[in-house]
Amino acid sequence: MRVEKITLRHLKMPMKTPFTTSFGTVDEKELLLVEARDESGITGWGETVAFVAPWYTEETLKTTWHMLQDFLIPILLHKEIGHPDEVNSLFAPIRRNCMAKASIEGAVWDIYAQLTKQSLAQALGGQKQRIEVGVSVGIQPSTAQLIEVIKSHIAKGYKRVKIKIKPGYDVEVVRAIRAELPDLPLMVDANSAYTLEDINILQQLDDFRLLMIEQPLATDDIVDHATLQKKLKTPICLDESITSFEDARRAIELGSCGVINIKIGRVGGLTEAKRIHDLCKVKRIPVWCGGMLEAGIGRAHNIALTSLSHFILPGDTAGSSHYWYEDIIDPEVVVKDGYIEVSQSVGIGYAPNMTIIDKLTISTEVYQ
Ligand code: OSB
Ligand code: MG
Repeated sequence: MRVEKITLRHLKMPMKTPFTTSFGTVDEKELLLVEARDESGITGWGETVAFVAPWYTEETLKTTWHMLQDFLIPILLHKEIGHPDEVNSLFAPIRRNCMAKASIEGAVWDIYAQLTKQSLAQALGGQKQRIEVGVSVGIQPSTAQLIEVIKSHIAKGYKRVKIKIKPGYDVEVVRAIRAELPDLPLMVDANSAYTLEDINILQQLDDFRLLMIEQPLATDDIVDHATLQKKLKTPICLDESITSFEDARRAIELGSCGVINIKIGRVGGLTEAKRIHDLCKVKRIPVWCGGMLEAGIGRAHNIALTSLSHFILPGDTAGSSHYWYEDIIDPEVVVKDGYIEVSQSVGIGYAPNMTIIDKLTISTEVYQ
């Protein structure tokens, strides 16, 4: 296949439920949609997951646009490609910028799945017919409100709940949830808000039968996490610290975590995500698919990836209606009893809804 034309659209989507972490609130999601067309007219779709500000990792919406326009699109356009794995190698000379790479690599995977008349899940080697999902709850104004929100999600069928924590909003919040919901499959995500000096707080969290503690320490750390893991019974799950297969290999070797959250954007694409999945399967490290408040295209890619056999823990892929008044795909992603059916249609399995996409687009650029 050869990509002959790429259209980038900048979308702004109002969020039904604003999302607050230790770093701030997202109430409007901005993203780039990558539409890639091959020589036979097949179009594949990808989505950038970087936020407007670099609080999660260093990438932003603008840096992803810059990398796509000035480096990645020129590398990819008009190149003959046999398999999407080759995109990973083509982009290897460009350091990091994983979210920019993943958005365009995802579009190539979508084209490849259509050319070979498979669903994206099948093209990746996924076998699950349905995937189990949980929900991630942002920081709430009060513990009472947090517990109400959690109960509303349980009522919708979500089987696992993750809450965000930060210093001053941690042990007592978890204690209050446990008092009311003793058996809820519960985990916490700190987005790097602690250091080893806070070990007392983190050790107190060990008493609440949490499924895991996600990314307690620095975004780029695996050494302190290894020290911490030795002092905790609860598995540490690494998110921000794992940006590649090599990061995962080193973290597992050091004993820095018991679980890995795989995000396609954070690791530079589906090929790298699959490599990390395969490594963790061999090393018996459970994995799950993280979320980045994706719109429908990114959500569809997450579902396809999660169909791989070693995604044995529920991911953060909520249904479309959790975040969006109207999603950009048709049909929308639906969660029933905590499960999403994996689409068997060719490609990503959901059609881009051009009426809604056009309505939300604030600028467009074409490269050919
Ligand atoms: O750390 O997993 C995270 C959202 C934005 C940035 C980082 C994270 C999250 C979430 C929500 O936890 C995941 C989602 O619902 O998409
Ligand atoms: Mg996280």
